Amino acid sequence: MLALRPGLRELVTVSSRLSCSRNKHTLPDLPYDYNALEPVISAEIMQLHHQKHHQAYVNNLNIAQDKLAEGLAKNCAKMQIAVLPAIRFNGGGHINHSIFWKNLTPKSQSGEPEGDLLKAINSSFGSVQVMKDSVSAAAVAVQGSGWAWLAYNPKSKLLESVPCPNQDPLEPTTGLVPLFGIDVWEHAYYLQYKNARPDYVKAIWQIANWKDVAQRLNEAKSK
Ligand code: MN3
Repeated sequence: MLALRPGLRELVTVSSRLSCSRNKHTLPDLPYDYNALEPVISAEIMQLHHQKHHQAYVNNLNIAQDKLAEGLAKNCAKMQIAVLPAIRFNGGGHINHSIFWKNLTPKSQSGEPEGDLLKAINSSFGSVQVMKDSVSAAAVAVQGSGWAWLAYNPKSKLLESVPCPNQDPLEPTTGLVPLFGIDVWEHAYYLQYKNARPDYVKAIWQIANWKDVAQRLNEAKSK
């Protein structure tokens, strides 16, 4: 029995690494070119935001999950606990940006909310403009870095505007389902808008992908 233990331990470690490497997170492609959201968001911002910032969350999430797998294989609570903040931060960054890219679309294709989405916005906020003002106010008021979301509340069946700090992913931390997010980390706007976060927040509605938002609402309601 004793002689088998090191071998078994090696097997557990190797297999957990293998299953981890099979499931490495990768940077998703953007559904449009880097310059497609101009003039609202410049190609320079989009390229840095996607290739550098989002890529870093993906890389650091993979590293953190490898460490977690090692901690699990060794049944070491200290190792597991030590890596949880990195999983929350980088996992949240990966989840949030993967939604954000799809939430946006070239200005010519943005359109307006319609159908069930429009009904939900009207019954929750009164009008599309009040909803935009509410989410914008939440985005402008975020202290430091974070996000503001238009979200679906599965309990009340209503839409809400809600701020979220750092890279916290909305659904796992609050139970609210993210529909449309505004990234108010300075890396999302500073090269173009400098300190004028309200101008960036006001402009981003011109490139909202309402088809994507409507699809997310349908999925959230059918869960
Ligand atoms: Mn960002």
